[in-house]
Parts: sequence; C-alpha cells; structure tokens
Amino acid sequence: MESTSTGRPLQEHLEAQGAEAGLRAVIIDLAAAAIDIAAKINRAGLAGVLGEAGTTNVHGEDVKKLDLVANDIIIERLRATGSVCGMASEEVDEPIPPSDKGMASAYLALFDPLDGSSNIDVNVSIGTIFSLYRRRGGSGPAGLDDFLRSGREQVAAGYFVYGSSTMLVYTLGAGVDGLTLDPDSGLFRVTHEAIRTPGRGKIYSCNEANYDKWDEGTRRYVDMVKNGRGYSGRYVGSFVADIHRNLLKGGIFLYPPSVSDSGPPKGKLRLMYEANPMALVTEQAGGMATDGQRSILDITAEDIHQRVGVVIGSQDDVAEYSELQA
Ligand code: P6P
Repeated sequence: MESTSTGRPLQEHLEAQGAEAGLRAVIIDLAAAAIDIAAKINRAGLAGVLGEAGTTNVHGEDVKKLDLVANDIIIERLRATGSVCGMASEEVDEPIPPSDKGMASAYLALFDPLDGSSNIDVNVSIGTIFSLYRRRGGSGPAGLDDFLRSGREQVAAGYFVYGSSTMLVYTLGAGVDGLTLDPDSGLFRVTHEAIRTPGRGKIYSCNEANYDKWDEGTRRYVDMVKNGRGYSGRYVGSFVADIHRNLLKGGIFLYPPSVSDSGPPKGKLRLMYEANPMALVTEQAGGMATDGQRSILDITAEDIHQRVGVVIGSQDDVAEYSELQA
C-alpha cells in the first residue's frame, strides 16, 4: 500500500505533523531560501561565480563566495518574514539580530548556509544544515542563553542537499522524512517517508589522511573495518553528502578530534550547526552520534562556533567503534 504522505507538499506535511504555525513558517522560509540557493549553485559555472572569492564577474563586480551568497539569502529571507527572533551562521561571528517583525517570534535558527562549498568547483554535492530552537522566554532579540543549548533541545533540525536532485531531510523530533524538490511545481514533496537508517552498514567514511592525528582507538577501529570486514570506504569530503548517503544506506562517518601538538585534541566540525542537527536526524532515524566518547546531543554549548569530534551513523557500527575506545 502506498505510504500515506508520499507526494505531499511540505506545507501540508508540516501541518499533518501538527507543527505550530511559527515553526512551520521558519521551515517554509528555509525551503524557499534553499530553492534560491540551488538555482545559484546550478548557474555557478555560467555566472563565473566560482567556489573561491577574489574574482570579479563579467560586470566587474566583486564575486562573493557562494557560501556568502547562500548566507545572505537565508538571512534576508528570515528577516523579511520575521519568522525568527535570532540567527547564528557559520559565516558570521556574532548572532544576527532579527528584523522588527521577528522580535515576537518564539524560534531561533542556527545554520551552515553552504557546507562543503569548496566542492562546487568540481560539481560535488553540497548542502545547507539547520538547527532550530524555541527561545527560553521573553521577547526581543534572542540572547546568548537562547543559543547556548544542548542539542536535545532542538525543536527541529535537518539539511538540504544540492545534488542530482535537491532534497530536504528533516525531523521535528518524531521521526525523519525526506522531500524532493519538484522543479515543475517548485514544491518540496515527500519522497522518503519515515527514514530508518540500517542498524549496521557496510560503509566507513573518513579522511584517512588524518590517520596519524587520530587517537589510538580510532586507528584500531579503522584498521579493523579495513581488514576482512568487507566494508567499502566512501568519503565525499562534503558532510551533508556523506551523512545523507550513510543515513539511507547505513554505515559510519568519522571525523574524530585531531591530536594537536599544543593543547587538547581539536575537532573540525561545528557542534551547533553541523554536528547537532545531523545527530538529531541520525538518532531520530534509529542511528547514533557521539563525539567519540559521549552523545553529541548531550553536550551543552559554551560557544556558538565550538568544534567537536563526530562519530555518527548506524547504531551497531557506532557502538562497535565506542567499544574499541575503552
Ligand atoms: P576534510 C567541508 O569543508 C567540511 O566542513 C565538511 O563538509 C566535510 O565533512 C569536512 O569539512 C571535510 O574535511 O578535512 O576531510 O577536507
């Protein structure tokens, strides 16, 4: 029997899940921004808007890196509609204040506007990652205490992947659904209802050039899955693409902290707008996400841009990795 919501447009899908109007508005805005971003990406080569900044286009205008273009599209959209009371972006050091209309919103958005943007030049899938919270209370611009939360407090999280098709994969905390942009109607329609990630996959995904910077437990794990386990190595180097593949097919993605010469090991990926949203999506799809030691979603942020180690994917694969860390 066909699933109940296949083909359902995003707006109806949100209503069917009982999402509050204010939360629906934010997600609808992000989807509209993603459609604009996808169009910009598809024309990047034609408009001379390459992945790197510092060039000028045919009109002699300074070319912005596409991740800054994507950043502006999202910020302008969320401010224009007033759907959020505050924003934080990988591209902006400080929290971004809302428009006057946004002061009364109960929601704040954190995002990586275009993750993996250096891959645009070689036509590799990239994405936008978002994480939404309900403000703690009051009104006016969201304060730092509204942003510095644990990932378990997210009221919604997800990503857009700009690949062979443009997809939205998101959760409101009660399962994960995937929607695909229908270019004819300009609507995101449900195509992957109630995504469940396999309990165990046959893919490991990591940048093995970092092997010498890994802790001993990570090396032990990767050595094990490479020898006789029959796993395949798959690494795009674009977080959204690697996570999306593993979410659907099963497997494990590892970006553990690199042991650094000075100070504690440093992660690369950002907690608030990369690891947390992907961790919520993954857990809601039946998977697991840790920083190598503890659940990512249990970490309370001390800084909006803090980095974290990431080991994420199928439950049994991540559990096996954790057992080897002891
Ligand atoms: P590395 C892209 O630059 C990114 O932020 C993520 O999308 C990706 O997972 C990671 O960095 C890749 O890092 O060090 O393997 O190039």
